[in-house]
Amino acid sequence: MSNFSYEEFNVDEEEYDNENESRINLHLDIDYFFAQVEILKNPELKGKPVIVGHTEARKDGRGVVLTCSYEARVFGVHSGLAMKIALDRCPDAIIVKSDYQEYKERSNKIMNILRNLEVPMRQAGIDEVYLDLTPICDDYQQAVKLAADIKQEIIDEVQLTVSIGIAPTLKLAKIGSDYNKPDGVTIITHNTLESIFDKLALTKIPGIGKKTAERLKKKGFVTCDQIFHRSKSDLINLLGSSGEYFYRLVHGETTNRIVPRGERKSVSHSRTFVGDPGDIERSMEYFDKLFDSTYETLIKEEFSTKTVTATVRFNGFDTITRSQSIPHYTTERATLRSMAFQLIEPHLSDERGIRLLGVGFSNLKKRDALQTSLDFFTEDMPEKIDIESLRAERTKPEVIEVEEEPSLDDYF
Ligand code: DCP
Ligand code: CA
Ligand code: CA
Repeated sequence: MSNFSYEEFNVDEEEYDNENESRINLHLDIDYFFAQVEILKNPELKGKPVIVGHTEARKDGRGVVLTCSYEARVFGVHSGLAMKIALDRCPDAIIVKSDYQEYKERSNKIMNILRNLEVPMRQAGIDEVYLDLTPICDDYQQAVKLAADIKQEIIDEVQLTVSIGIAPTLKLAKIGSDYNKPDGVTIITHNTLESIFDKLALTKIPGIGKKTAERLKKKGFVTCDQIFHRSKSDLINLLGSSGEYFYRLVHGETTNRIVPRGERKSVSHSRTFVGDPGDIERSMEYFDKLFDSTYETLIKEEFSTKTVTATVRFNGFDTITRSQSIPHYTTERATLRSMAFQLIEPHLSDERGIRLLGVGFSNLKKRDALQTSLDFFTEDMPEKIDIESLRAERTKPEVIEVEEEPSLDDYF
């Protein structure tokens, strides 16, 4: 068993480099969540088309569907649909008012059950969560057994059904939990990818919304197998950098993982750009902000470091990672900042356009708190960076900064 304590869970994800490292990830999503809770509260609703939403909609025609039972989905009712349209499609629907406090309580209970597993965990919404089962499962058979136990415990304690996906990447695990809803468990391995994606609608890929689906359709892509069976270079030619993203996703090559704090070997922050930051000056500004936030994490988590890493990913997904080390551990901001800038500067004027920038510190050592506050007082002024010498003619109009999980709708 692992020995992470409750407080040590981190909710971040980090990209890891070793693509051969095999992991077992689980994604759990509660079935028709708000509606399932309402049916539990009032068993007479069982088997009927139930909509959670604005109860006066029949009179005033206002509001949207928060969610609905599967009986209502048969009529084409779904989350986000205008109540007015929902009632046209399903006139006999029973409308129930939402009760967030009850949903939050049940959600918390489920999350607490999962925390007891003591594995890296990231909650991704009120009704869904990722777990990295690698520390407690040697193989998929064990993971499936564990999934069954989890489902049973949730039924016993909270009386709700959930669906679970188990897969080598977080993205595939999420596709898995949606694959066989409600009350399903789906295992996706590299060997079963082909059959999983066979005829699966592209909209089942997290991040592909209506807009992206339409654009993909214009290029002839409607189902996941059409992506799965194309070469990476074909997809890049047809779809640009999102082509490579899709390729990596459906082949289980995405490398995000959940990082438990206790296991931290590095501190890093990165930003993805949809559209190029434009000129070097702006790229440097973004890089500077990233440096600040990474440095802040280093100090907050009471580390000192010997190694600075800078990352830049270009359009087309080519990534350059450069590191520099010094012989002694330090927290000196000016030193670390100038190391980071020395590493990144030569790459900021690349013609390909920037997709991602990152700053990291590794070779970490825990230090005492007193030292930190001293470092803050003795900190030098930041060095001036010679932007002129790096400036290129390139200018691109807009940049959208994406926190995490960019909607692919923005890619086109
Ligand atoms: N929700 C909402 N508004 C939306 C979408 C969802 O208020 N536009 C709420 C109601 C859902 C809950 O979030 O019950 C979880 O959303 P999901 O997308 O996971 O949908 P459900 O759990 O309702 O259904 P499924 O069985 O498909 O997971
Ligand atoms: Ca759900
Ligand atoms: Ca969900």
